[in-house]
Amino acid sequence: MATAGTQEKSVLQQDSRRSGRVLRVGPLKPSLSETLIADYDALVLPDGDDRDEFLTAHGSSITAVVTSGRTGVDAALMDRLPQLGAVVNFGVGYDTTDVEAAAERGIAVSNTPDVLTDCVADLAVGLVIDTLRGLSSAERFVRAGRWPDEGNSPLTHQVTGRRVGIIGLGRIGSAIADRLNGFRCPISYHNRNEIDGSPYTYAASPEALAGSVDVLIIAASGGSGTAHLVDRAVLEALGPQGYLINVARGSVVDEEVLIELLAAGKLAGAGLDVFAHEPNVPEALIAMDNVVLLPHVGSGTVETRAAMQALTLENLDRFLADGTLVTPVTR
Ligand code: 8YV
Repeated sequence: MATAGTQEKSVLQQDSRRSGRVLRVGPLKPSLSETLIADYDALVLPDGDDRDEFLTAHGSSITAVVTSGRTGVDAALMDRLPQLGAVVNFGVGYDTTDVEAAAERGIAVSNTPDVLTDCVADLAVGLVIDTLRGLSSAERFVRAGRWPDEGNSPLTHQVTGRRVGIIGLGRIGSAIADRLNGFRCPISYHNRNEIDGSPYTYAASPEALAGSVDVLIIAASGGSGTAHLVDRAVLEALGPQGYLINVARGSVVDEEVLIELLAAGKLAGAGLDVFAHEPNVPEALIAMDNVVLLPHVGSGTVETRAAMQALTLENLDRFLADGTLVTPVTR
């Protein structure tokens, strides 16, 4: 049972959290940004030269940051926000926030899991079909008026029954596997550890996985732990008949090697929703017809983005009310 003293302390803590300010860091969905400013009186971190002056003036009043995977909060910014208690992240991926620095400073971090799983998995399957069947390429062929002159567009490759390997059989990876069961694709996966009771075949390394499949799908989290996990050895193991699909983070793949192998015909094709240096997509990829390129739209539906916004605000409300989070990240 709480003593009068601890009750008093927790009320004081809650009051100081409520009296603190919310800070928006980086661009956010317009309706989320408007809500933060209108309903939470949020401040907006400037981008330019006035950032330092802004932080000197307001840094010590900030108790919660709302950001996205696009921007995040690094240790240097945390140091300028000494009262910061929570980083509320719009998006399931939080690789742009330094979670270790946050933990050291007692700052909690939340993300938006589950609500985007279906849309990201749908998009991954869309990329598999587009990349193997050449939908975007065939569409370009029709629009360019080439059909009457050139006749049939080139033959493509079957999706049904293709051997699929998934790197990262978490929420999104599992939802992709569920969908591909409908295409009778034998599924194998690589995670740091084998999943007890999984119906899918475990591969002990990304290279072993790539060597045993036709399509390699990346659904792992980003961050330093997975940087260039898909490297030259993995891509070479996937081989000239193999396709790479990435709906996770560009950092997971060695993009330069990917380009080199695609250009040399040592990979059959790629479907990419994410890139190493977004929003910049290498010209070499843009020039390739066997590559499907999307501007990081995995979760980009009206329904899912609304659900992500709602969960972001639930986390913020919970933090402002009692200092806890609804969906804290676990390191
Ligand atoms: C978002 C994403 O577009 O959730 C993620 O990790 O990559 C996407 O759903 C992104 O976080 C918003 O910036």
